[in-house]
Amino acid sequence: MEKWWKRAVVYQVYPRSFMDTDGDGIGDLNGITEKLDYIAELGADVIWLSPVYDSPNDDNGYDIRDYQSIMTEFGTMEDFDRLLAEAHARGLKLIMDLVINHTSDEHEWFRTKPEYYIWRDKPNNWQSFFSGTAWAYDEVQKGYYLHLFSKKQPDLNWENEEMREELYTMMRWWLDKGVDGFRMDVINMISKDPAFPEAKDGDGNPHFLNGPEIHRYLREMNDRVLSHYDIVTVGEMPGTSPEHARAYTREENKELNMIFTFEHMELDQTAREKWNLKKLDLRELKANMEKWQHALHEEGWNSLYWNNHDQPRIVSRFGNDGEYRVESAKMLGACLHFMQGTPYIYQGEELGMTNVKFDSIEEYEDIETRNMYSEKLAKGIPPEKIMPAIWAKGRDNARTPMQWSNEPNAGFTKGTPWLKVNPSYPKINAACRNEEGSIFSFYQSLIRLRKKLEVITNGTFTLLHREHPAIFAYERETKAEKITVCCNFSNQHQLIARPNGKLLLSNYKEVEEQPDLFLRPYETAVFYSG
Ligand code: TEU
Repeated sequence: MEKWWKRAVVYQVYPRSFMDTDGDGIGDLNGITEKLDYIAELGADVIWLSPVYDSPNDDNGYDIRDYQSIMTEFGTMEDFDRLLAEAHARGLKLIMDLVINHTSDEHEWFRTKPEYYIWRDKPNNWQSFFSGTAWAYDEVQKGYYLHLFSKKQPDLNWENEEMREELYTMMRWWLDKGVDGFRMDVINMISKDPAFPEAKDGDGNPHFLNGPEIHRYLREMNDRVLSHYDIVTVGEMPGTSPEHARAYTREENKELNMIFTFEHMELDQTAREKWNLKKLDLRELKANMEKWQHALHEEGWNSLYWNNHDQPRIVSRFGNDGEYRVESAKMLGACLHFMQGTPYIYQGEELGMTNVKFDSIEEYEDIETRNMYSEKLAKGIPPEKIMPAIWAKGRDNARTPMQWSNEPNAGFTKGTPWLKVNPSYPKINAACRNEEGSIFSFYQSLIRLRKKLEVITNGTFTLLHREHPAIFAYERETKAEKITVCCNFSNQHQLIARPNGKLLLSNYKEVEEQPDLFLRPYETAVFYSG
């Protein structure tokens, strides 16, 4: 029987920025409950909640102090239970973000169970993802602990069996409550090379990405916990190839259902550093997507995403957030949603929300951004050279408050928002979602079509016009149906041969019946025969 999550669409909520109901400027659980009808109206099936656990918020909840209580700013466990019940009442499933590569240094284990963490007498040269060394000295233990992220996010020691058991017990507790699965944060980093060798250029990645025991741990977790529930699991896995992904997601392997790859998110940077900007070459994007579509066809499963809380807004990134914002947002949606896999929509994507450009670093909250800024400043790089990278790639681009209406603060809060609202809100907001030709209604169509046409879930994938620098086109096919998706990634007109079939979807009003297909700026045209 087909797994339910193969035909599902997931909507990601970043609670801090979604909806504030108590006026403290920070989104909360009651705000999400209030907006469930909005998510249901869009047509999504599953909500992925970024972390809502008790946390000192060094990394906005990705530093967990207590896995079994709710962050005070977000509400109470009763609020959570109500959110879950109300979601279920609307036929929406809810999955939790599970951050178990590390905890907060304020988690009680850090003091009571130091053996649950990774200690060394001397640091090696591995660098943290949030700048600087990945080791911090602790006065109490008189040793260095590993933190791949901030120094308030010590890495857990997965070699410790008792620690793993405690995590499994905690996971069962949430699943028994009725949550429908987990998105697992950097789950391919849990197994480190026990030798902790010096790394080339300080890049420890080869020594902890997809490490020696990773498959053993995931199979154990599956056997002990996951396999006992009808849930969905998605592992966030930087630095993972399609071959790895097959091993993680092939059904017989009994590990996870799907993973998030990062390859397509690294095509507009040079080298390892995301801040070194490079213009996207569409041919590279096409080749990359094609590789993943083929590698996991009938052997594992893809997740499909353009956005999340760590990435800049796609319409500003691969689209055009000026003149062609509406057209390009729809085109990007179509390009992604007709591929094979489970699509993820990040809050505001369905409105075509854009990147933000704050003048000064003081207005940014994200730890990754702030640390990078200080590091570069200390190296003598002037602010005006650093800010453009933040505008293009900074994580706060995704984290500005959700734009609900043209009321003050975009209707997100009656107080002062924790992060400034994007000044675009009078024009871009959810209150306009039912206007004719809205991006929201286009996303509704994408989701409806996925439910209706089996070929979107199961068809083969064939890339067309491989060498074309501006057109991304592909076919999906089963014995009974065929879809051809044509997307123009440029602001110029492009001419290609008209595919067979009748027009199923377009992002322009008038479409001409000509022997050739004349694609206008950022136009998408999808053809169907069956
Ligand atoms: O992100 C993992 C991760 O690899 C990111 O640090 C990524 O490299 C960066 O955000 C790209 O800009 C996950 C979470 O999604 C992120 O929000 C957390 O900060 C991080 O793990 C630590 O938990």
